[in-house]
Amino acid sequence: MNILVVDHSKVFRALWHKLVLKAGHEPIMVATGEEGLEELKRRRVDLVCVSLTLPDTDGIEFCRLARKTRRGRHVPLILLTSTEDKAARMKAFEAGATDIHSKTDIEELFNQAARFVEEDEQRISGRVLYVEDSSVVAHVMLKILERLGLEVDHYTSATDAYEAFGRHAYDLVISDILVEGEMSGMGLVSRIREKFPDKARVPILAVSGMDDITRRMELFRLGVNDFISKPVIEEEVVARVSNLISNKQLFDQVRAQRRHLYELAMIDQLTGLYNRNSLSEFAKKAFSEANRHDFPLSLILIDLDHFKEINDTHGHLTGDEVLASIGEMLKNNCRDEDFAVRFGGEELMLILPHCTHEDAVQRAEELRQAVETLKPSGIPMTASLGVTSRPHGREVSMEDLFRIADKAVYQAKEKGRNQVIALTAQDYQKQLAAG
Ligand code: GH3
Ligand code: MG
Repeated sequence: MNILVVDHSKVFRALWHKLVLKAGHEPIMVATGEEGLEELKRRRVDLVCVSLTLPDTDGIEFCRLARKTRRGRHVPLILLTSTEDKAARMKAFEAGATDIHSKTDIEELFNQAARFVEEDEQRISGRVLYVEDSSVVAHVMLKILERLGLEVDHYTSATDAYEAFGRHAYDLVISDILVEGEMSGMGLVSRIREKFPDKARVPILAVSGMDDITRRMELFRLGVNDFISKPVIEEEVVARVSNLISNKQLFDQVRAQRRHLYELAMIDQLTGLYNRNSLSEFAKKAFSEANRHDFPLSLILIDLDHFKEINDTHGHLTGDEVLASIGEMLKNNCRDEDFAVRFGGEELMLILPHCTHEDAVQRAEELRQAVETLKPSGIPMTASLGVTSRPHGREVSMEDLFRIADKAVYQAKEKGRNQVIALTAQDYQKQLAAG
């Protein structure tokens, strides 16, 4: 934390310098109001302590000017004075001072001032949906929430709040239980919990003037996470809101990490396609569904032609770039239900649920042309593709179809590469029988 002290006394500045350092903060010591304002414009300041008497101006005027600067608008401003003069104090608050302290006991003074920095450290970020129809209560609550650093969407109607909840991602819902209108606060809570199971981790803090245990239990049963009574006490609001939001954000972090780990385990980092590990999860499901409901399902195997030469001629790194471009092209050519896998080094596979044999052959031909025109890293590339499909009315495994598609790729290579060979299971059986 940067603490700015504006005081003409060298001794006072030296003492403060020591105290600020000892508390683990960064001291910025200046003697005049002008220098103080300069510092405020120049860098981030988390707390300002300014003397009432300054060589060039006075502390009250300093506060007034500081509040006009971008950085000084919200910073805690402590005015250091020995005056008990009530009128002077009023003037100081009007000019924007946060607090006024006497200069007599420096250590005590420092501790008081440091509390503002600590409070400032309690700032949290997040978006809150707030429902309250009493403007007096809302005024107090909004001040507390904004001081905490939260972005607040305030509604006086539960119906409007419910609609907003569906549209935005909130970190917390705070609702008065007895809002007037078509939907009550209770109704809002139960609708949110019923209709948005995917947002079940968004905490709800209920606020009510009626503080009986039966009602509280009812609220918890509806899905409220915490409860606060009116009139609200700032410390309690700060503590409960901070806890609820930090728990929710921690949960979000864990979930994002879990997704990231999952991607590391399932996605090939070079091409962005699924890797072999993912087959057991996705392919199995696609095959068992197709078998159970007799849906069409096709498989395309893609093997790049003479890929080894690319590595030999242009280097392994260029080879990697080529693979990455082909992977991206394949992803862009996939539909949502398709499943594109980097099966081996330069062997790629597409599993196409609900895709008939004819359609799969056409898709394969389109892909062959796309590879041919792509020229990744400026290098002409071609691929050999094998296509096969699940025969109507017969149960097959991924291994069955892979074997047939692999055979088709082999034949495409033999026939001169850069082509699509389609083999039905029947063709394959015939070829096997013929030896
Ligand atoms: P064909 O037309 O018969 O398929 O010839 P090919 O050279 O593509 O086939 P081959 O199987 O002989 O060689 C595949 C090459 O792919 C060998 C290997 O070095 C390269 N390869 C496999 N994985 C990677 C990779 O991740 N990066 C790079 N740069 N090369 C890879
Ligand atoms: Mg190859």
